[in-house]
Amino acid sequence: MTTPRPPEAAGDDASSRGTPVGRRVVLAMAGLGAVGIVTGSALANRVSSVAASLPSSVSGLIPGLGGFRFYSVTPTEPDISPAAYQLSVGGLVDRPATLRMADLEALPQTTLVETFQCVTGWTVPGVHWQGVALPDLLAHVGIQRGAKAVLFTSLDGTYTESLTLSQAMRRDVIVATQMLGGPVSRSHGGPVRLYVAPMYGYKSIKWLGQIVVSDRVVPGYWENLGYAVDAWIGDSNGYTGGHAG
Ligand SMILES: Nc1nc2c(c(=O)[nH]1)N[C@H]1C(S)=C(S)[C@@H](COP(=O)(O)O)O[C@H]1N2
Ligand SMILES: [Mo]
Repeated sequence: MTTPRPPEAAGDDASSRGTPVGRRVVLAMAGLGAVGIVTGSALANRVSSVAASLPSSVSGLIPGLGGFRFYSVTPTEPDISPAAYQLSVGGLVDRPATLRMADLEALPQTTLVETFQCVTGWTVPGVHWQGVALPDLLAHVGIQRGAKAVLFTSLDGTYTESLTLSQAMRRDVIVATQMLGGPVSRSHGGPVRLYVAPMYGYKSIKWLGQIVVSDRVVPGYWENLGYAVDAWIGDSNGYTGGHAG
């Protein structure tokens, strides 16, 4: 893969973030020239970030990663306890709602086991997910006439995503409360993240805070930097323009 330029060498802010691995990954790669320096949970994010720059044959050998790289485009990850968590659902719906963990857990549960695939090339086979299928959640609030898309906002204050309504009605798109057989960890976007099984990982927004049913798709964070809005796995590398780093 290509090596993203370090931020200080970049001509503008967007170009330094031109591939969906995030600013922190770029910073980590600029600061750490070698891998295998550190392992252990305290530095797992950093190790993961460095590993993101490696061929999967190498990074797969680094212990403790479980195959995933932890990505965040913001410098700090939201820290929300399950007890405090709230998901707001609004827009073109009949019954706008604020759903807490118990509300999500009381809705019909869907489980999936799928390969997770980042557009940059790494994959994790056999990942177990559980949560509320998005069509079930949308049925709970009631979709109004004129609805054509569903918009998602992260509690990190920066990351956004969206799906067309027909994409959002797939049963393999879930508002996940569990991942890898337990609660979604903080670094994986817990307490609640989206999982869009048929699309590249950048659609699976972490620290999900808000869902808005809308009359139009609004391109998300990476899509504003050139990645495909329709991010079907296998269609392409998802990248359609701009600076790839
Ligand atoms: N809020 C937020 N969600 C995000 C991202 C991010 O940086 N911030 N990165 C995306 C990308 S590019 C991928 S591949 C996956 C990675 O999920 P993980 O960090 O749990 O491995 O999260 C996606 N969701
Ligand atoms: Mo990704």
